[in-house]
Amino acid sequence: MKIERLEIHHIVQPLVQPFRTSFGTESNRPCLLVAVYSDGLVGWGECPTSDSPCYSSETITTAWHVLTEFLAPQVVGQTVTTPAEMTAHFCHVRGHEMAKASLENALWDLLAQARGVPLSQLLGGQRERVEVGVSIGIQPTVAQLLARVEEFVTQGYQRVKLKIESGWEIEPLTAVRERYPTLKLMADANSAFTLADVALFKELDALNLLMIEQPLHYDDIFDHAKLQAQINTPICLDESIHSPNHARHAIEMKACRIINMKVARVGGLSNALTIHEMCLAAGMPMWCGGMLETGVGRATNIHLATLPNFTLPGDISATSRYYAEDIAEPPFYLNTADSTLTVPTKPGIGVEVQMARVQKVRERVIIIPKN
Ligand code: OSB
Ligand code: MG
Repeated sequence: MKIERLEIHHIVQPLVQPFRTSFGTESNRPCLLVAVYSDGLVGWGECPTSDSPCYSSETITTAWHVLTEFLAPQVVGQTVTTPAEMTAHFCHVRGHEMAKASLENALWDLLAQARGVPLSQLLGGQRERVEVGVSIGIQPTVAQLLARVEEFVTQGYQRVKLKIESGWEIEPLTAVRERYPTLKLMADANSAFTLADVALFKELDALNLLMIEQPLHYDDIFDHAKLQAQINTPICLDESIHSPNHARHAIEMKACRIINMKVARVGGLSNALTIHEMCLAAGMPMWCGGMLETGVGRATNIHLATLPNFTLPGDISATSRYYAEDIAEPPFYLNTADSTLTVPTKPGIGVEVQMARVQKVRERVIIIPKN
């Protein structure tokens, strides 16, 4: 397929609730949407980064820079027939995984549409529904947290992840565990702790958590191995894994027992598939993480989560949990009986981007080539 044209849309959508983590609060969520045009088809991919380099070193501005100056010019005018051919065009750019992922994932969508199959099928996935949970930000009080948890459990979410930070760990987690003794409950620290906090993690062992996500430094693997050896709760790595090589190191060092797979964080679907195979072979379960994506990124995530080694519920909640009106249709609804989302069956990612809505929330757009 000849890549005729690319568009990069920078949009900002208000979140239905502000989202607070150990690195800050977000009320308006930006992202870049990449559209790739070929033969009357258009493929979409999302770059789900933020305005500030706090979760990862990439920002909207760096992703815009790398996409427009380095990645897009490599791809426009090229003919690609396989995913490997796509990634070959930008393997010389180091880092900038989220920028790369947005373009690569748009090309995967295009390829799946050209073959007339849903993306899940092109990736080798098998499920028709994927199990999901909800990620709850840090709340002002434990009472407010319990109210939020109740709201989501009532909606049908069967797995709840609580964001934690220093001073907001034992008390909120214990309160939720006491109220919901059998709920699938887990914590995400977003790197808020150090090895000096081992005693705290030993205390958390009593709460029967599914896992604790990214307790230590964002670029660490070694210290996580030391922590995992001292606690019973499985550690799950998020921020530390940016490549198949990192995943291999984590497996070999026993730095975690679970991996959070975010396709944007590892540079796109090709790397996601490589890590998936590696984890399957090593007996390391995984789940699909989220980055407060629009319907575009959420659809990509859902297709990826149909692969066999995604054996734990993902951070892929219903559209209404994030946005009052999203830029893609149809919205995703929670199947309340089994805490799942239904995998789209149309070719590609299977959602339609609503251009009128994109224009309403758009900050800027670039079309490559200009004419
Ligand atoms: O650490 O998993 C994280 C959102 C933005 C940045 C980092 C993270 C998150 C979440 C939200 O936990 C998951 C979601 O999209 O529902
Ligand atoms: Mg996380």
